[in-house]
Amino acid sequence: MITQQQIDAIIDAVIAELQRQGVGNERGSALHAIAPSHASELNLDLPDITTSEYRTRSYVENTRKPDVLRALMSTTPSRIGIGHAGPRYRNIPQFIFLADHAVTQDALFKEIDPALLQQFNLFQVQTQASNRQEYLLRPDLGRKLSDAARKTLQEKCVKNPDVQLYVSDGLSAAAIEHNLRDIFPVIQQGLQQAGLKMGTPFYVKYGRVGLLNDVNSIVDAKVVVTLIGERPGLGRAEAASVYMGYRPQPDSSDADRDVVCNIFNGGTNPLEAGAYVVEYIKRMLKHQASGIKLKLIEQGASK
Ligand code: B12
Repeated sequence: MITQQQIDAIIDAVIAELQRQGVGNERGSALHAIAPSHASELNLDLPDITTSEYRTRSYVENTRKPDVLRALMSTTPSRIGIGHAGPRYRNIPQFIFLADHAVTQDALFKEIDPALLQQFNLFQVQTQASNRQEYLLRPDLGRKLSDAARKTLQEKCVKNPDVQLYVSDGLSAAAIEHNLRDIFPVIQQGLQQAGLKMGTPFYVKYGRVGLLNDVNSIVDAKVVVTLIGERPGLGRAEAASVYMGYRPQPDSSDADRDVVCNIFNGGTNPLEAGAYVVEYIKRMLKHQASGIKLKLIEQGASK
């Protein structure tokens, strides 16, 4: 086993080497985090490579048409112009990738803030997934309510509403924290103004989209709607979706559902998304259909 003395010797050697290369002193304090006892010897502050300055920079060497590359890069957040060092990524693009991946993982494993659920009077139930790891490995369990959840919904929820709305962490609780305050009141008010009977809203931990079916086996709503966290993109954890279906049945599939996706400030604005969801619900109720069936009916009607 490696001893503290050996670790200290390694750190001293690294510091000496960095100082020999002139890296030290003029920079700040990142070393505090890893080796506080040595931090006074080397003031090392690495730049924050997640800022837009580093993200928008080209890492391609000897670019033949730098203006063209810059123009291309400005059209997309995709990772282009990141260059390469032999067969590998260059250091900074690689570090940005790792930092973004860390944001993604944090989002996947984050739990919702209970104060937020309280603010919106959302009681919590859980699917058959018993922890996050199982939820990720077994999507089927996220489509079924636990026995306790079924009992709670049976006891607490209004039955046969026009619209049953519930919230679920899905793949990003951060997305719910980011959007719930904006979108939830818009949907609720829009449905009230339309004179529709609302079900009792609640929160489901470890939910998948297909849970709409199981929820409706208890509440028997005309339309079931879930606000759910989307699979986080690299570095982007705040996007939610609203998936909805007309009278979901045990065998309903995604073809029977509709989605308003990419909801966050910077994507589909949550306030607008809320209004759009209400319009969708009205169309579903009018045509008594959703998903592909709704599209076909509406296309037929417009001919
Ligand atoms: C992952 C994903 C898929 C995966 C789903 C597999 C899986 N088990 O996760 C695959 C590759 C199969 C897929 C396929 C399709 N997808 Co897709 N998908 C996504 C993605 C990247 C993330 C979705 C997510 O996080 N959902 C939340 C989690 C918690 O849900 P889940 O229960 O784990 O998984 C379910 C949903 O993802 C759902 N789903 C996925 N895509 C779609 C699309 C529609 C219209 C519906 C109703 C449901 C649905 O299917 C899964 C199983 O039930 C989104 C991008 C985004 N920004 O959201 C696009 C996205 C939702 N998909 C989209 C589309 C168009 C499709 C397809 C119709 C593409 C095609 N032409 O074939 C198909 C149809 C899907 C279907 N299930 O019938 C669009 C929807 C656009 C819109 N407003 O209608 C999105 C927004 C991508 C985009 N920007 O274009 N998709």
